[in-house]
Amino acid sequence: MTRKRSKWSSQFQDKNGVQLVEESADKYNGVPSMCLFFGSHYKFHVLTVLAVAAIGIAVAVFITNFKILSIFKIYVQLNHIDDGFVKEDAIKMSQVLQGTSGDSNIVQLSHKAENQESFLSQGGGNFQKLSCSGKQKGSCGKVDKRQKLSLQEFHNRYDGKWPVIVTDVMSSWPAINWTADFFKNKYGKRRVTMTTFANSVKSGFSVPLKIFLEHLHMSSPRAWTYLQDEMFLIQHPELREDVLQTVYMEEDLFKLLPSAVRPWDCMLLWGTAHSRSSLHIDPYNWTGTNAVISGHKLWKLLPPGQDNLLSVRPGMRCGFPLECVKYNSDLDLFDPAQQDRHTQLKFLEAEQGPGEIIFIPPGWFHQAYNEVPTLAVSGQMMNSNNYHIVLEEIFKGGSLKRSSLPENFGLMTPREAVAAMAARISQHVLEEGVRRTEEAIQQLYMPQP
Ligand SMILES: O=C(O)CCC(=O)C(=O)O
Repeated sequence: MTRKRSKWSSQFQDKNGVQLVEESADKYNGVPSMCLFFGSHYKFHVLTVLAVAAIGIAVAVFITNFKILSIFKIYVQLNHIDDGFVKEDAIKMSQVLQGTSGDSNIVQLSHKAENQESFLSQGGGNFQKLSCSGKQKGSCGKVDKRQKLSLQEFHNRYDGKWPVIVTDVMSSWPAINWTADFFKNKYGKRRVTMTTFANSVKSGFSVPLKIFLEHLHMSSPRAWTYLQDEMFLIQHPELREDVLQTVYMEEDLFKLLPSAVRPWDCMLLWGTAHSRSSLHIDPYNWTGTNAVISGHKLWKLLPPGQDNLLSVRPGMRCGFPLECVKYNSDLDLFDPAQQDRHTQLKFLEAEQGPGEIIFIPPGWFHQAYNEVPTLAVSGQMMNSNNYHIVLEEIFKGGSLKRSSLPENFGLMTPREAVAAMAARISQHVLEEGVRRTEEAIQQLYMPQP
């Protein structure tokens, strides 16, 4: 993921590098201030305020021609987001998002772990099967959908090598019964982080969940919103428990990392129709998981080795205390207007419905598109099949020196190797992890003085 708004890049930046905007303190005390008027007996004032607000909104909608999102943005801004900051933020983001093609800063990356090619060749001939290795461009097939997939076949054929959607492991998850009403009634006042896209500009916001849900069905191809919050479920263990383990994820070597630097592993993703992720590789090049609870996602997943076609900006960092390099492309594979920017790419496609979970191997750039309002949770895996790739990314991040490892490191089992690495993380990095987590929680969830 992104990772999205990451645990450690503070609440001001999401996994996709989007700046988040902080709202002022009095929002925390409950219902947004506009709503407080409704219980009041000052009916005349209420009507006046409502009339003025309605006229203001109507004029703004007319001017911007962004029917839905504009209402949303104005609503959010009325609720104390500092307008100046929003504008600055938008300008900064549009500079990042626009005009990057032909930029001499954009060069080919070499993010692949050395042994990834051999990994792929072990993948049961998947490349040959899909003729992805030939001259063919564009879509070279669909991601396999499997049920009753044995652990052995998962490990041999897919895990760490090739994407797969498993369709029969989520029916026992309590989360499959989650609804918008349930979240609105029980958690409506809790704040979430989300991205808006309008006028080709992405901006980040932190808003009460209720506000996001009230606008869930309002979007267009050029204006959408995407709740991407990796802290929310972790902060609500009773919800986190509704997301069960699958047999494929049982070996979890991330658990060997000290909690201060262990990535959060259950991100809430809730997008309006047309919302989408960036085109990216996940942090530490881990294996990503994404489980759809309701709605429908489309995916494009790129076999490794196409970085030179992806306009990936070099030098980007995840911003985690245990640093890593960030691989984000500025291409939007779901934007019809950008089609002639990626005619050379080869990719697999996938359609993912409720109750289906996708596994995305290391090294595969991927982008998801929510066709309709879609609720999902994402996570990650480090196991025997990819730990060496993840460790490689940790070393590349620079917070830990390879030379600090014992001589017999290469002979260690996966568990021993990850534990040896974890034991060498400096006190400073650990303290930084604790500090940033506390800061992020404080700023997102606690009332400000
Ligand atoms: O569902 C999505 O938006 C994609 C999320 C994703 O790619 C990720 O978490 O790495």
